[in-house]
Formats: sequence, structure tokens, C-alpha cells
Amino acid sequence: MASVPQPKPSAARQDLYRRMDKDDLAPLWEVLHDLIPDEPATPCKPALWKYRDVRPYLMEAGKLITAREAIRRVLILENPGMRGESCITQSLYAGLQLILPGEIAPSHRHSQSALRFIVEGSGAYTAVDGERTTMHPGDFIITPSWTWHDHGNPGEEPVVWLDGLDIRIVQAFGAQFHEPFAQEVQPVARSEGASAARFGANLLPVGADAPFGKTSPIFNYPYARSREALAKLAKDQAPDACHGWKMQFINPMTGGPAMPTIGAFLQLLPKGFGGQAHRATDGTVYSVVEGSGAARIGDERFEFEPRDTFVVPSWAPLRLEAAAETVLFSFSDRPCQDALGLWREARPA
Ligand code: 1HN
Repeated sequence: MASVPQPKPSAARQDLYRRMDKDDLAPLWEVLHDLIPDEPATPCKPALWKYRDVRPYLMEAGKLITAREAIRRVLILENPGMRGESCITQSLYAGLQLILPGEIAPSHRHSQSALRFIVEGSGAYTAVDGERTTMHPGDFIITPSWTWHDHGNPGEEPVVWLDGLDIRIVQAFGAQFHEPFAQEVQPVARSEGASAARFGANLLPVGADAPFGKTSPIFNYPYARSREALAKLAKDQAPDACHGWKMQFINPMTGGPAMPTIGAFLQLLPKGFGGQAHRATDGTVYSVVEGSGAARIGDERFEFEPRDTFVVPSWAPLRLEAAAETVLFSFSDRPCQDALGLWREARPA
């Protein structure tokens, strides 16, 4: 698009703009170059949150406000290029949520979808439409759009997870709805593990409808199983030059992504891995599960260790390095972009 911004409009043009402004009109030619950039132009910056730095704030918040009072006791991971906008990429929200032993976070539902990636502690549960699932580190848990959900921690230790929500995507469509449940804790309607048995054993109950619409009927993908799949994959196949061994969490009813708006992935990097540069149009949030290494994002280098979170903006070149065998969880808006035919990547030749 050959549109060259004018340095300063002439007096006659400015006069025209001023008069039309009163009638809610504006000249496209003054903004065209910003509206349609040659390449992705995002205010989103690369950033890393060290869990070691975040955890003390989270625990202090745990002393100052209960989960019940807060509704959700979360520290938002605000992208440094978009402070005050409650987002980590241009399209996604992320935060670290704490629930202490004995606490509950009250039940509600909303049109926004959420994922939980468990970062620290075991023994808390989340309930989705009448079924509870117990959290363990590394589990990938989904709260599908418009499902009743609440959390509780009947265990002995603080539990912390990374929340990812499609808040900005739903907001862009003006399709936000929220409703509190009549009681703080929703009744349990099925035994724990019911969804995994019905939908997660490469079997489907004959005649079953998708209980969560376009979202996977499996709402907990336990780390032990995902980790084993990665280990087996790595035994028989060479790593990808950019991603190592990378798998996507899928919806068993469709073979597509587990969530309609958010793609979630788990990848293994061998010790000593020095990945090639890769970029894609989906800004991506990473949570470090095992190992250590560095993410080179553009010309910045971020060293990571387990439980750290980092973000890679849309179209920023990423190179992953692993000092030890490393496992990374990640999520992005890729399913949205795929559905609309927008997703692009650039791999080394
Ligand atoms: C929400 O419902 C949860 O259910 C977490 O745990 C974070 C951020 C914004 C809006 C709703 C949860 C949220 C949220």
C-alpha cells in the first residue's frame, strides 16, 4: 500500500477536517498508513516474568484479600507495551491466580473462555458444569465458554496457576456476557474423571453430543500423560529445527484445537538445543515447566527457569535455547487466525 503520510496538512485541508469533524467524519488518507501497515505492527513487547519475583507479591496478596472477596485473586501479567489494558498480547489476557488451603472462588459463568496451566502446588480443584477435577503442576485445564465454574482448595498447600482468557477477542466482537451462580459453590453432578472416561480414552459414547459446544469435552489434560507422549515422540523422531518436539492439545471430537479461540501447545527441547529463528502472526505466551534456557526474541535475550512466563509478540523472531532438557507450555490465538485464514509463519529457508 503506497500511502505516504503528509508531514503537515495545508491550512485549507485542516480547515476542511475541522468542519467535517463536527459531523463525525475523518479523512482516511491521514491514517491509512497506520491502519494498514506493511507488516504486523503491535504495541505488544517481548517480556518475561520471573516466578521468583512474582510469587512474593502473590503471597502478600494472599494475606490482604481472600479469594472469596476478590472473586478471583489474580495478578494480571500486563504487557509492558500495553499497561492498563489487562492484556499480555494484543488479543489475550494472562494472569497468575492463587488459591490458599481452605479457600473457595465463587461460581459464575461468562462467554469468555479460559485455560488454566498449573504452575505450583496440588490439591485444589476447579469445577466445570457439575464436575470437579483436581489440579497438579503441568495440567492443562479448560473452562469452556458459558460453563459454570468455581475453584476450591481443600488441600494443604497454596496452588497457583496461569490463567489465559480470550477477553479481548470476545470484546472485539462485543459479545461479552457474565452471570453469577445462585450459590458460591455449584453442586457436584458427576464423579471426578467422568469427562476423561467419556471422551479421553479414544472412545466416544455412541450418540453423544458435544457437552461444551465447540470446546473439547475433555477439560483436564493431565501433565503426566502429555509429558509421556512428548518423551515417546522424542524417542523416534528428530526434533524440529525451530520448535524441538511440539504437540498441540486437541479436541477429540473434531481433531482440531481444544479451544475454538485459544491454541495450546506443549513442547520438549533437548539439552543443548539451539533453535533456528521462527516467527508467526500469533503472539504467544509461554510457561516454563521443566529445564532452563533462553528465549531470544528479536534482539533481546530472556533467560528462563521453571514457572517463569514469557511473551513473544506477533511476528517477532523467536529462537529457543535449552541448557537442560526443557518443557514449555504455550498458548496463542492461532485457532482464531486459522479460522479466518490469517495465520502466517516464516521459517528458515
Ligand atoms: C475468571 O473467571 C477467572 O474463573 C480467572 O478463574 C481470571 C479474568 C477476567 C475475567 C474472568 C476464573 C479471569 C476471569
